Amino acid sequence: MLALDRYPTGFLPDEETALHRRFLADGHVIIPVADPDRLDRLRAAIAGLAAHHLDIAMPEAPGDFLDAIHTRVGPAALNGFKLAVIEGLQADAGVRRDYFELARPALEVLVGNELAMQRRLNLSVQLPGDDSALLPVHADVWNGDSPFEVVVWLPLVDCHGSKSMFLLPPAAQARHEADFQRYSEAGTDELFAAIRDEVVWLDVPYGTALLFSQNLMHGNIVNGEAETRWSLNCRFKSLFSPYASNRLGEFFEPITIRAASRLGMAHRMPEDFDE
Ligand SMILES: O=C(O)CCC(=O)C(=O)O
Ligand SMILES: [Fe+2]
Repeated sequence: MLALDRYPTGFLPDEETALHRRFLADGHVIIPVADPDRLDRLRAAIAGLAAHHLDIAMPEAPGDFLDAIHTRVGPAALNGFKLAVIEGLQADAGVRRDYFELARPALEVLVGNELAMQRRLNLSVQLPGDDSALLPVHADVWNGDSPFEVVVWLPLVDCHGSKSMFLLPPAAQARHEADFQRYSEAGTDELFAAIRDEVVWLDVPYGTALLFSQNLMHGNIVNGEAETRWSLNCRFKSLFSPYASNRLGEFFEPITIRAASRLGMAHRMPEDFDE
């Protein structure tokens, strides 16, 4: 293993170093999206798909409509509803491009400028008081994700407290990992109880994006706020960093390949070349 601590990062511009430091210290950053109009269009498209599925007119205030979706969709209908919205999104080839552009500057600083992106966006809709669609404490890296992946988590409404998600900061994670044997037999309830006092509930207002390391423990609990949570999430990684079970070409797709890499990948030594 390369002892990376020995390598200076001093060639990075100061403002990039500052973002790196924040990401490494906190395990996440929350940044304003790069193009607020694009975000508004994406949210309006999602509200439109939801309205279409419910057979009602396009709402005038998409944010309020999404916040109040629990007045129209109950837990029993939630899964079918979510599927209809995500299928509609997936059918629009421009949506992934939009998603990337919203976080591109931060991704290029934290991950790189030759990137692979998850092919499917994930949608999360958490109705107030509903315990049927929770994601209990986990780290994606435990289940087939590469430790080189970063999640871009995009709220479509203001998310805070239990309407948002929790993340265990790196220092606390390191302490719990050193003592992990204790949890090997434990269920997620016990694991959450052990970290509960140390997790951070991320305050992610509409108009911002959260980038976090899925190597850290995170998850959600029952939404105790009065409004519904809507968020999308999608993984990005440096194209040439190691993959785990989420493979390139299946789960991930290259989105920004540079000229030198194209030349390198296409290159073959001439057949009779010796020495
Ligand atoms: O949205 C959440 O509450 C959890 C998201 C999550 O687990 C992930 O994006 O890896
Ligand atoms: Fe996760």
